[in-house]
This record gives sequence, structure tokens and C-alpha cells, in this order.
Amino acid sequence: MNKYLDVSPEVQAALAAGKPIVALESTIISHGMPYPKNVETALLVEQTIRDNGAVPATIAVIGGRLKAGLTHEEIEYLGKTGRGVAKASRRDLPALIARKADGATTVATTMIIAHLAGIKIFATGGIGGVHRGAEVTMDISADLEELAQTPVMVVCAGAKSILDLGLTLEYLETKGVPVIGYGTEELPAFYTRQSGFGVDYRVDSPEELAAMFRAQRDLDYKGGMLVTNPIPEQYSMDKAVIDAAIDRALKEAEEAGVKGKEVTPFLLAKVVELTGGDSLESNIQLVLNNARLAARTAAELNK
Ligand code: PSU
Ligand code: MN
Repeated sequence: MNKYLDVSPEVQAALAAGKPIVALESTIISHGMPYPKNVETALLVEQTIRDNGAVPATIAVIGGRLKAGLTHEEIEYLGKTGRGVAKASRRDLPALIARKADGATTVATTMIIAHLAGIKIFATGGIGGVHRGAEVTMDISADLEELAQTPVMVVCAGAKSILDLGLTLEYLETKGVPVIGYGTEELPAFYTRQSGFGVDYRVDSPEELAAMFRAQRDLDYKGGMLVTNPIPEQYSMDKAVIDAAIDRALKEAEEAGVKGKEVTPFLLAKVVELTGGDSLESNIQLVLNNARLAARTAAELNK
């Protein structure tokens, strides 16, 4: 066990008993949704994972400790503090540990900590990727490099088209990361079920997802696998509405000169501001949908 890691008693017991476990990230709590919906959602996602036969392990950095499994109080604290908590990606962990500071984990750091704890599956909303204009800015999320080097399955609803989805897929291909569509041949774009881009493989059951992941592990690949699960039809959004909000958000980010790690949270917050409660409800529903699939897949993987 890594000396900086704290695994909660519930997650420890699940690991010892060989029970299925699903990791969850915390940037989605602090930076992804407004309080108190973020806390309500985080707890509901945990409950959904339990209802589907697995144990949830929400991940964050608290007081410099890498936590796999949070208390309700810790989730409440992250949600209430919101963007006041540092967004922690791979490069931030050494500083947070040394300074005994708090951090909300992105997809990249949640994968790192899940792997340290021995957790193989992680459910979230959307991942980071190659930003539009990255051929000039070089703004590429560390999430992609993490998928290339850490053996965790990430179940998401695709990526938002605040990113360049075509370049994101090219990057993942170069890095050898399989991109799976769950029940679809097309990469979902978070709020919508379609993006116009194809996935590598369509899979229609948790059994088959588990089999692919097992094969990847047996090959000793160092990287992970990306499962993209489209938002349920009834919660999907009008493409024109969401595209207009994204265009506007990108324009405002450019005008405000937003750079570095602030880019993604700025764009996400703008989109929510411009589309209101509808996009928040969609966001919540797609995360619950991913939690269900991840829990069932974790159960299959443990058979
Ligand atoms: N995209 C979303 N929702 C999110 C994020 C991205 O649709 O919550 C968060 C995740 O935590 C992701 C991080 O890992 O932003 C990526 O940030 P960056 O692009 O700075 O790597
Ligand atoms: Mn970036």
C-alpha cells in the first residue's frame, strides 16, 4: 500500500473480499456542478453503484492524503468549497502531498489513485481531451496521457464538444487506447448521443466489456480503456442549443484570455450558465447511467 494512500474501511473490506468496486472523481463535484446539487449527485451516484452490486470509492486529496473512499462530510466539504478547492491533475499530486493540501481529482488523478488502491473501474461524466486550436496552444488534457499509461477502465459519456473530438480520437489512437462505444458505433458527445465520429468497437453488454478489459490486462498493456456510454435518449439535449452555448463559451474564454488549467472549468461553467437547469439535469442523468454500467461491469470483471 502506498504510504500516502488512505483507503476507507468500506473500500478496504471490499478489496479484501474481492467485491466489485467503482472509483469516482471529485473535480466533477467541486468544479463540475453547483452546490448543493453537486453533493446530492455525488451521494446519489454512490447509491446507484451500491444498488448495482458494487462498492463506490470517491477519490480526492484531503490534507495531503490520497483518499480512496470519502465520508459524507468530506463530500459535503468538497461540494461546498467548490472551485475554492484546487483542481488536481497528475502534475499537482507531489505538491499537494508535500504541503498537506486538499485537491479535487480529475480523471487523470482519479485513475492514478484508483490504480494505487487496486481499483480497476472508474465512472465519470466527461473526460478531458485535445482542445480546439491545440495545434497552436498545445492544450491537451493530461487525462489522455493517463489513459495511455494507467490500467484503469474509464466509463464516461464521451467528451464535450468544447474539445476537438476528432483530434482527441486521433491522440487516443496514437497512444493505443481502445475507445469503446456502449450500444453505439458513434462517439457520444456528452449532452448528445452523436458526434459524427466513430468509435473503435461497439460493445453491447457488461460481459463483453469485462472480457475486453481482461484481455488488455492479460497482454500486460500499461494503459487503460475508454468506454463511452451515450446519455439516455430522454435526457439528451438539442444539438443546436448546446452547440450555440459551446461556441459562445469558447468565444468568451478567448476574450477573457483564459489559460492553462482554468480553461476546462471556465468552459464548463459557461455552458451550464448559458443552458441553465436543463444541462445540469442531463449531466446528472448521464453520470448515473455511467455509474450503473461501471458497477455491472465491475461485477462481471470479478466473476
Ligand atoms: N469535462 C467534463 N466534465 C468535467 C471535466 C471535464 O465534461 O468535469 C473535468 C474532469 O475532472 C476532467 C478535467 O478530468 O475536467 C479535465 O481538465 P483539463 O482539461 O484541464 O485536463
Ligand atoms: Mn489543459
